[in-house]
Amino acid sequence: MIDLRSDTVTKPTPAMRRAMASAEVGDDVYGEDPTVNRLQERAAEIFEKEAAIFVPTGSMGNQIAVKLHTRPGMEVVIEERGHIFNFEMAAMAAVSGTVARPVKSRDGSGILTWDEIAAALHINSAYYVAPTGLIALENSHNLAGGTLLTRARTEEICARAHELNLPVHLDGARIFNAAVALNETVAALARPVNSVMFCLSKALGAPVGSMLLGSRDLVAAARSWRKLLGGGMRQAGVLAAAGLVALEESPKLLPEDHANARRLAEGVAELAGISVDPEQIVTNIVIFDVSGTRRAADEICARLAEHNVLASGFGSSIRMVTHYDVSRADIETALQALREVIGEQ
Ligand code: TLP
Repeated sequence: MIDLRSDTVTKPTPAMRRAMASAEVGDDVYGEDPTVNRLQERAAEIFEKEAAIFVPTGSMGNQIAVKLHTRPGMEVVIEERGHIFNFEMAAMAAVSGTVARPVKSRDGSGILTWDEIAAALHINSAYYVAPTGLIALENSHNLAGGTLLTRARTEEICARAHELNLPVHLDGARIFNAAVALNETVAALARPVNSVMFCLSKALGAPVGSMLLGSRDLVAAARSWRKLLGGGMRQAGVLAAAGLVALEESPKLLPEDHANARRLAEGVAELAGISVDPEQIVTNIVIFDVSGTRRAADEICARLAEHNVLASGFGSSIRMVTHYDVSRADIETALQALREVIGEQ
């Protein structure tokens, strides 16, 4: 199987498995797991933030951040395809009592300008209008096709938000992909935000886990909310050990995933009825619209599966994500399968 559904499907590398097998562990609810502590310290060092906390999932990291930055009855301004809004089970309502104020990016990139954000804010509005509590950004932007928020745009949004005393959270599930594509450090991309979440279990390839980073106070409060949500793990060093390997070893592999995604998009762009601009594919996510084929995305995915290629259908689009378990040869095989499936009516 060539599994392009997501970069979450990667299997741990031999180095990760060795590290997991020999991990020194303790009870992390007591703060006594040395490997978890090491991972937290290392992540904080790489991101140049005061502190970090290991959480089971990216969703939990994001939702703890929403909880900590807001009060019930507030709005969270977010791009309309943002993961926090669309794929986290309405947790911002269930956990934090907040609602999303989704904003469309006029150029379709999923990357908002300050003016687009500003138009959606409620600051010192009439007493009967729900106030804005948080701006949530995403880099890279998953559902917009792995698009990028530059350092300059992040700085501008944060500077303007902070003038209004508004916090900014960054969903950086794939921030290492963004950093590679922008030739920036993750620290630079996350410097002005109040909190950032990144995933060890996406492009970096660890089996489980994400990190939430911010000030010492924010992370201390996050510890309580992680426990409340059922995310207080015990000998989690077994997982953190793989995370440490992912953090050190995986970022350098990402350029290859990006090149494979670009090649995939070039091949896909040649197919009749499919529209994608390969120039827009700058990280490891390729999303293409198949409505011109007059076939449903899910049906095409089902036929691809019969050719041993897995992809995800999202409405009238298909998403394919590259990662370290997919080689350049696999990309060519997947393209051949797609040619056959699209060619048959
Ligand atoms: N994304 C998953 C699916 O939920 C769509 C994927 O396969 O891409 N932020 C972003 C930007 C994400 O893409 C994801 C996962 C998360 C947060 C949530 O992470 P987990 O799955 O660990 O809760």
